[in-house]
Amino acid sequence: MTREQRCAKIREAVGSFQLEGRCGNIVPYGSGHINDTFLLSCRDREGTEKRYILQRINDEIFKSPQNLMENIENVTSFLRKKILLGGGNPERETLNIVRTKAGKSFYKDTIGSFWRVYPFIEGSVCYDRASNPGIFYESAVAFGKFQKLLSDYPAATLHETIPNFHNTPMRFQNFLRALRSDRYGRAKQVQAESEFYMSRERDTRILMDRFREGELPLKVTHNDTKLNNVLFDRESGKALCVIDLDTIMPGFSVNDFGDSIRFGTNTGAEDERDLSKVNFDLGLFETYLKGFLRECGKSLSDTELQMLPWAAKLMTLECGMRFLTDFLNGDVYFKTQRPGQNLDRCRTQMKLVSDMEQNWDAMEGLVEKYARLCRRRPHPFPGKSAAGMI
Ligand code: ADP
Ligand code: GN1
Ligand code: MG
Repeated sequence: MTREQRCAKIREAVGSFQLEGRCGNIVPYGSGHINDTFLLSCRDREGTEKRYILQRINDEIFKSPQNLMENIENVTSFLRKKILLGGGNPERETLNIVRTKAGKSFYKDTIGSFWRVYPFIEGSVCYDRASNPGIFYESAVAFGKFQKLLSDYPAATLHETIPNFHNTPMRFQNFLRALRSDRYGRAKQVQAESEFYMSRERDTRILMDRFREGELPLKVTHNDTKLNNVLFDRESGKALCVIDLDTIMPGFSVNDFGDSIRFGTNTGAEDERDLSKVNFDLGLFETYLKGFLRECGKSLSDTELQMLPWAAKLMTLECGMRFLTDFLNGDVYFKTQRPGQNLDRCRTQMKLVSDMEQNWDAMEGLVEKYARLCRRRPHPFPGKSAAGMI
């Protein structure tokens, strides 16, 4: 498609929504890897500006945008009621759907692309990196609270927008398949990376095994808890709103913890090429743990608490395998801005996994300490002395 054709599609989509005022500027926005996101600026007759987020939903990845939008519609109206009951402001503390002129939550354009619009949450800021621990703590509180708010949401009514999204053993099989088919002749470049993952195959099964044994419950979870999926209030610095609700599905509570740790405890960027800048920051692990357990620690079982370090490692292992798989498959899933970016991303995740392995006792020690503090119950690591681990 040419640039002009793309612009025409964007204009067609914009024209189909109930927006306030005339739409002027439209610019690409944010650093998400999946959807096409734009910032729209509109002006009414008095010249007042109203901004929106317009997104083209990636329907290669989300096979049923209708189901996805049904989830978001239901979850955001559920959250809205809870926020009102708690005396909060639902215009800023949850996403809100802008309807099309036909009253729908999304628009399907003439070539079959799916579009949606949210009001831009003004006075908010979004971070790709925690420049101070306070930001990371706030994100932990936000994701912990999010889980708490949705704890009585009817999980069975949610569509699974990406089946097996955090099924790590299945992600491992996908990686093996990509390696064996080697469609782009890249396998020879990734021998060390492949060995790294193959030697950890047993680890990939830890959480799914607990689930099969009935020890890990399914809960309503976000499943993509990167720091840049939370908006912060520009003035107070407090976390304001959890966004990117495409992957809300029944999942493991601990994975929401783990994915935040994967992204936010990295001292470098997710695609950093200089691995000396990429380290797992144990201090930030502790910071997040405190905030997350403060909000939802009481609702976690002993097994869930025990699995928190594992979830951190497995989410990092899984994400690295997904980057590597995509590199082998020709970079078709995650957006890339340069050749080799998915391989760079994979390498940062490997570095973080290795760092976590080296800090394992300390991670378990911290979980044990804060689990005890938040629940005032015996520690969840049977057979280990808490004092010896901290
Ligand atoms: P992706 O799935 O591609 O990651 P997101 O839904 O996370 O897309 O949106 C991309 C970015 O757009 C976010 O990281 C955030 O900066 C910004 N954003 C999304 N929704 C809003 C909103 N309602 N108000 C302000 N900024 C938003
Ligand atoms: C994607 O959409 P975004 O950029 O927030 C991906 C996550 C990965 C993440 C890695 C639907 O998240 O699973 O962990 O990239 N989302 C989907 O940065 O695959
Ligand atoms: Mg996002």
